[in-house]
Amino acid sequence: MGRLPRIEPPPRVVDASLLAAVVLLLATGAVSLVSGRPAGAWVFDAHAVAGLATVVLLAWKLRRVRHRLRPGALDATRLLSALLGVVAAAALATGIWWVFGGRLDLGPWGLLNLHIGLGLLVPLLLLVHLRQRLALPTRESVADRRNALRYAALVGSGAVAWQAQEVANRVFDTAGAERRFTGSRERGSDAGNGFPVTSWVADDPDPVDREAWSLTVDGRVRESLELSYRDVTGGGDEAPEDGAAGVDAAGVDPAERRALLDCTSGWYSEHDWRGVRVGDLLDAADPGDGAAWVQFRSVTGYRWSLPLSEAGDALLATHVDGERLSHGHGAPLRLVAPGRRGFQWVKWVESVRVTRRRELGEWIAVFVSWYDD
Ligand SMILES: Nc1nc2c(c(=O)[nH]1)N[C@H]1C(S)=C(S)[C@@H](COP(=O)(O)O)O[C@H]1N2
Ligand SMILES: [Mo]
Repeated sequence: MGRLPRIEPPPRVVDASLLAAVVLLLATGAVSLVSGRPAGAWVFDAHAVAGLATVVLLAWKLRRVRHRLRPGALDATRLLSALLGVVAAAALATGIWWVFGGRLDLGPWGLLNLHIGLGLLVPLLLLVHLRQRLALPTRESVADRRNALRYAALVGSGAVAWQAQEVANRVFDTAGAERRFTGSRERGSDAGNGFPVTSWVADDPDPVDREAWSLTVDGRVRESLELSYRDVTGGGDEAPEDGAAGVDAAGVDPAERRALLDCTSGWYSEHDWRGVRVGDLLDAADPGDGAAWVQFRSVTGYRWSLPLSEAGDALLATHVDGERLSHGHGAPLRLVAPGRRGFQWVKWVESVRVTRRRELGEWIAVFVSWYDD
């Protein structure tokens, strides 16, 4: 490979930039997983441009150090460095492959999850690598104007490449062309229950018995509620015949809204959902002083909170495109949280709790909840 003396910064500056790039990629990558509104689109763009700049930085670095990987010269430290190089390259490659419409079947996990997994491995390996061989750039090289220009060129080419990618995807009509700004691709919109069933890690409850099931609304409310499936459906669709109406007591009417579920594993699906407006439940329960959050809890312990002001606009759905929700999609009741990423759309909901503070344990429950019955 020929040298590009005018663009390639000094070795220590490249190394420090790689460190900065990993921090930036980790931060934007993490934030992107909870961003579902167009206003957050810049986070995805920043992640992509930083990733593309990192391709160049990593190529410089690998070219510089490759002579250290001679078979005779290997020790544990160098092997770890080599592993870091391979994992980092794989993280970048899977990201780019995804953008161009790549797929990979790994059971419930696909290519995007592989990218996330590799991306999370990089900072861990990097920490060990830095302990072994950290060398900070000198103050002069950081202040060097030529380095600033090199950076402008590097980030600028990343941005241009990111723009060009759209054109290329369109021209070659790849599966990457139908991505949303979140990177997700369309699956099974308007097809009733015919869209992917995704559960996180270990949430796999037995089907919930509608007749035995009930929904409680409690916490910081003046009027706790307990609703049967019949109450929640407004006494309509598939109601038992006994005529008793809890509906008026709860002030609940069926509501419908269109919303798009966007899973972090890389697909989205848009549907007409029917169920009960959380706002109607809250009006009936009458939140008390200090009420600020609404937590939705699954029979599995999986749970998530929305701010009170936003929760009113969410829906607890019993139906999708006119079909009763299937078990896999969270029957009898699942949260529909417009603008939120799929992992926040709690399935098999049995409790709505109004709280003052958000429970931080939800972040853990999302990863470790399981059905213990
Ligand atoms: N109780 C519970 N709710 C859950 C999950 C879960 O594992 N357990 N997975 C979430 C994730 S990651 C997504 S993307 C959506 C998927 O909904 P679907 O299976 O109906 O497509 O449900 C969310 N709700
Ligand atoms: Mo998801």
